[in-house]
Amino acid sequence: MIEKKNIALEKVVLIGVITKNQNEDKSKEYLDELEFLTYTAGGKVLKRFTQKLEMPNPKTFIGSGKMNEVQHFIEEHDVGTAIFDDELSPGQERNISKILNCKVLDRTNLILDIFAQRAKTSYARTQVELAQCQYLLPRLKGMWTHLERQKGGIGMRGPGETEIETDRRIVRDKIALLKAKIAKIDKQMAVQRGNRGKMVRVALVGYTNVGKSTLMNVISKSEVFAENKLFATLDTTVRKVVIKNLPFLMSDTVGFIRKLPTQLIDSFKSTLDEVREADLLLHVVDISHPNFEEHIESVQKTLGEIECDDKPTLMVFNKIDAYHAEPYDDTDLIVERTKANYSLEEWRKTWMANGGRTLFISALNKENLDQFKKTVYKEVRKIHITRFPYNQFLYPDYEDISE
Ligand SMILES: Nc1nc2c(ncn2[C@@H]2O[C@H](COP(=O)(O)OP(=O)(O)OP(=O)(O)O)[C@@H](O)[C@H]2O)c(=O)[nH]1
Ligand SMILES: [Mg+2]
Repeated sequence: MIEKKNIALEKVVLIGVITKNQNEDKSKEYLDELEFLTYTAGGKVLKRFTQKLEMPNPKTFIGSGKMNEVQHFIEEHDVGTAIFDDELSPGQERNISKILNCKVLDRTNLILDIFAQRAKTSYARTQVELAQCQYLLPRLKGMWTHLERQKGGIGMRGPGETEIETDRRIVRDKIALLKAKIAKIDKQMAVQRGNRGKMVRVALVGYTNVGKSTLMNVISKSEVFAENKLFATLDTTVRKVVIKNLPFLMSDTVGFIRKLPTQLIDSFKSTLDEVREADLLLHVVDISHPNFEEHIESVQKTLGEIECDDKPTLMVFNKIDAYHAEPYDDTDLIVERTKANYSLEEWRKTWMANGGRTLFISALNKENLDQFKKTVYKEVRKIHITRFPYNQFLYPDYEDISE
């Protein structure tokens, strides 16, 4: 008999700061995202704390008054975890958890945790474990300096040091082991990729939760796991897709996010090989997200880090069904019209025009999919006929082919 477990959500508070280069609106957006991440990790946010700061406090990140407030709330409501939007130094993390007397996480930690929860295949698990060890290693070092300062340098070569040194050695050995394991799987995967021959390869890339897997499903009629949580996909799925007789390979992979921990980018490099070896990228964007322009920037930055920023790319603006411009009052002479008031038509005329290399679709409602297919067909055909020149006649213009 299967017992149905009632999993209670962990109680969480979020802590963010408002700074010179992060105004109140930005801070709110970031905390919204952090709340979504928390929910994905299995937590429930009871309260958000923000503080205006010139500079973070080197010891406790936020000031002592605010910290008191947080501590009281945590005590009163029996909160188990405090999550900071910004990266904490190992020292800060330690100091804060002493004061708050609960688990203290930062954004990196939280993302690593979600990846750990979501990793299903042994390959994904190995990659996440590597990222976790790499995150842990400098933190063990931090623990050592902390002890050193506390007890002084001389005469400190006792159990404290040995213990941490042993821990570090264990972690380092583990890292070497995981790297070897990944290298072995990589070899197998490279062989697999090699076997795919000269087929044109198209990769879906984009911020997390924009609808990459949903689009993959409608185009390839496959069933890739898609859901309204962050990082639904951690592995790369490759499917053969045929548009009007023209075959090519399409891959769906892990989504990107602002401040994707570098440890993760490093260890997921091999998962991202599919992107690196693609002939054409489809950069999927959730246009209904108020922050979508910043998402595009983050994705481009990550693409740069894996040396893919100069690949031929089509921009695919998804979720047009959910796009709503904020209403604008024409008679209001004080409030200026902003991008938030743009209609989709207006957006289309901005930088998005992009010489026609832009698509507006709804993967969910299957809107504009014909145009999507037509554009992808044209782009793929361009590449395909350079590889298979002898069957150029097989692929006439999209319009000239009947279903
Ligand atoms: N309204 C609307 N929702 C959509 C559309 N396409 C996808 N979604 C929803 O967006 C959510 C995320 O979709 P996924 O396909 O899992 O997104 P993803 O980009 O693969 O996400 P990760 O794998 O987590 O990076 C799901 O709840 C989808 O149903 C769309 O065109 N319109
Ligand atoms: Mg996905």
